[in-house]
Amino acid sequence: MSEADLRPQADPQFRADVLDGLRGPRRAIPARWFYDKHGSHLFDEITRLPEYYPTRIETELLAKHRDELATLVPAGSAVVEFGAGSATKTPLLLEAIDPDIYIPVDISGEYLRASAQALARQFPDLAICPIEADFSTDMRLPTTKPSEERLGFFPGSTIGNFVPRSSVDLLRHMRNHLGQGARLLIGFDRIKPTDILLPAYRDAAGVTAAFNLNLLTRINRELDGTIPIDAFEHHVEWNDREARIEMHLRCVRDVQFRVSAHDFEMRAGESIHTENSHKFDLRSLRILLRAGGWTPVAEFSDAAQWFTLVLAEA
Ligand code: AVI
Repeated sequence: MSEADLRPQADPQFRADVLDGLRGPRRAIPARWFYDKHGSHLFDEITRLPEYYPTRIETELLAKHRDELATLVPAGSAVVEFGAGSATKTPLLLEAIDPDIYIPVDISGEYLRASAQALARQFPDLAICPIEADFSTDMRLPTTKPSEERLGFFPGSTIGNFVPRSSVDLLRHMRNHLGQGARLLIGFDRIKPTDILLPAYRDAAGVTAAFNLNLLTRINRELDGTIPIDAFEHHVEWNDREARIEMHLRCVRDVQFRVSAHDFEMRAGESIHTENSHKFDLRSLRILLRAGGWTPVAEFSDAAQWFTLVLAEA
């Protein structure tokens, strides 16, 4: 039996997205494939970087407005978090609103289980029901008591990682799954000067570069790839027309490689687009929420207007 026979089956959607995405001329791979176990850990490290302000500000907003949140969301509700809960943000929300059940939904199973276990130790009386799924495509939520109010929690401005058409679809999808009358607490990173935005994605310690390049390591490992990682560099730019930060993996020399028995060639200077991170102003985020079927009922922003948490109702 060869080593390849012993390797776990690659996710067919991952293979399809990578093979399609590498066929030029505009190469792009969806950002959700960043989050294997190592990628999820690197993202955790990103959230603690001095340059990466969103997590810090959103956590401060949750702490500052906990009493108000407690009055707006009834105790004993069901909280569905889209993405595995962060060790700092999720406990703040759970303490503020005191739910009966917490349902984290995340694509990275191992990471999801580890964060669910950590929360179970902190909240021994809370029912925790992790669901391993890509919340943007499939979401089978457990049935909760009919009396239970549902709160979706979508922090971190992860909504910004979707292009507008997909973010509207996603918000509608969440609304359909959470049901009429549900609430959504959602974070939005605001438009701000590029001397703040760019370093947040091009940090001095190189953690975001490692996060971006880890996608190539994952392709090599899971899809039998031969991509020379050292031929690529982390590239970040602000796309003003689309109001978004873009991450790319740019080729520094001509390369040829194979992925799942397919041959590819890239020239120096060509790149693979790996992530969009849209930023919002107050009007654009309100319009987006309404287009997705949600009515904003409360907004919480920091004094500098760098980040906004919105509570919306279906
Ligand atoms: C998960 N998401 C909101 C992050 C962002 O800021 O767009 C992902 C990230 N990519 C690089 N740094 C952080």
